[in-house]
Amino acid sequence: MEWGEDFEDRTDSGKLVVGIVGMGYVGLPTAIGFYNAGFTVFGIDSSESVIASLLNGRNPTNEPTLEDRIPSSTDERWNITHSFTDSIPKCDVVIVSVPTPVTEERRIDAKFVREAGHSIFSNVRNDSNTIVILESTVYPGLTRSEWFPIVDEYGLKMGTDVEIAYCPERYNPGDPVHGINNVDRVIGSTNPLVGQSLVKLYSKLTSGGVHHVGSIEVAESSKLIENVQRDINIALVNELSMILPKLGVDIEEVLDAASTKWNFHRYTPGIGVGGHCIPVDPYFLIDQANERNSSLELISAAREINNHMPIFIAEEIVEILETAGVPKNGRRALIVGWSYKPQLGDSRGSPSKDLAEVLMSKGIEVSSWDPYVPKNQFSEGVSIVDEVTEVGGYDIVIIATAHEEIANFNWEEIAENMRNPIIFDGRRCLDINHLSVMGWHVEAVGMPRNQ
Ligand code: SAJ
Repeated sequence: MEWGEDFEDRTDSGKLVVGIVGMGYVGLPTAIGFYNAGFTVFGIDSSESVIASLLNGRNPTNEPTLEDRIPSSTDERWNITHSFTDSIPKCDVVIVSVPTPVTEERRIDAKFVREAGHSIFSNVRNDSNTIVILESTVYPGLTRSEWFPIVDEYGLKMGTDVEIAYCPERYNPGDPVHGINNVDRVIGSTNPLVGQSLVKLYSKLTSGGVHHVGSIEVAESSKLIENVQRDINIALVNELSMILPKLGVDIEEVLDAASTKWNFHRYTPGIGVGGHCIPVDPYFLIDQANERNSSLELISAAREINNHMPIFIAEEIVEILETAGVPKNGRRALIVGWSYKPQLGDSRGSPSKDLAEVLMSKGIEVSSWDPYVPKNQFSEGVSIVDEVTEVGGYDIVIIATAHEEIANFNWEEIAENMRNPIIFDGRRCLDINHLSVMGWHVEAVGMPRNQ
C-alpha cells in the first residue's frame, strides 16, 4: 500500500489520533477543532495550571471565543496530559504550537521548539511514520535546522519512523470570523505525499481552503511575509499620520478618498502596533538577513516607525496640554484601553505600556481603564480605573484601544468630571463632531491640531 492511502482512509473515518503540544491561543482551538471533527485528541502542555483548568472544563486562555467550548475530560476522545510518554506513542499526528518569542537582541528564541522536539522525537515509535507538524511562526529553515538533528539524535528514520511538516497558524485572536475553523491554511512538507495527506486532515479542521505549497521553507516564509506585509502597511499609515496634519489634511478623510481606488488597501493609524505576532515576526527575517550580511531596509524602517508611534503620541499629548495651558505640575491622563487590540484581554507588546511610560517620565500621572485585561498586566505606577464615569479630575482622556464599549460611554458625564475636557482619539474610533458638540476639545492621531 502506497504511503498515504491508509492515512487518508483513517482521516475520513476519524480513526486518527492527533496530539497537540501547547494548549494556548492556537493549540487549544486546534485541539477542540480536531476533537469536534471526530478525532481522538491528546492535548499536551507543560503547565500544571493549564492542565488543571482544562481537566475542569475551564478555558485557560483569555481568548473569548473559547469560552464554554472545552470538551469534557470524561470523554475518552479528549485526553489532557503533561506526559509525552503517555501520549506521543499513541498519536499518528503531532501538532506543535509553542511560543517563539523574540529575545532582547531581537532574535528568535527557539528553545520551546527545541524542547518540544526532544520530548516528541524521544517518544516516537519505530516504523510508526508519525507526522510531526510545527505551527509556530519561525524563520525559513528553522524547522529543518532545529528538528532534523534531533530526529538523527534519536536514531529515527525519516519516511519510516517520522515525517516532518510545517503548517503556520493563521487566526485572528478575538475574531470568530477568522478562526481556526474557517481560515485558509498552507502546508509545507519534506514528503509531497505527506503534504497531500495533510491537506485532507486539515480540511477536517477548517472550512477554508488547504493548500500544499511545497517545501517546509515555502510555508515558513509565507507566514512570515504575511505579517511583515501587515507591519509595513500599518507603518505607512502611521508615517502618513505624522505628516498629513502638517499639510492641513485629516488622514481619515484622505483614506476615505484613496479607498475609492480598486486596489488601495486601507489600514488605520494608531498609537502603535502591539501583540505577539506583527511586532515580533519581522525581526525573524531581519535577523536572518543580518546573519547573511544583508539588511532589510524597508522592513526594519517599518518596525522603527511602529515602535516609535507611542513615543510620538506621548509628545503630541504633552504639546496639546501645553497649548491648552494646563499647568505642568500635577497633570493627569486617563488611558482608555490597555490591551493591544479591541475585545481582547492581552497586553503583550501593547503600545499603551510605552505610552504610559513616556507620559509618566514627563511627570504626568497616568490611570487606565480596560476591563478585558487582568489587573496584574498593568504597568507599575498606573492607577487602574474600573468605571470611567466614577472618576474625575483628569486633564486628558486618550483612546488607546478601540474596544466597542467606548462608543457607548456617557461622554457628557465624563466631560463634566474632567478638570480639562480634552480627548485624544488614538485609534480614530470616535465621532469627533459629536464629542465637540458636547464641549470636548477633540484631538486625534492623523488629524490637524484643533486650534
Ligand atoms: N493595527 C493598527 N492599524 C491597523 C491594523 C492593526 O494600528 O490597521 C494594530 C492593532 O491595534 C494591534 C496591532 O496592529 O495593536 C496588531 O493588530 P492585528 O490586527 O494584526 O492583530 P494580531 O497581532 O492579533 O494579528 C493577528 C495575526 N495572527 C496570527 O499571527 C496568527 C496576524 O497574522 C493576522 O494577520 C491578524 O491577526 C489579522 O489578520 O487580523
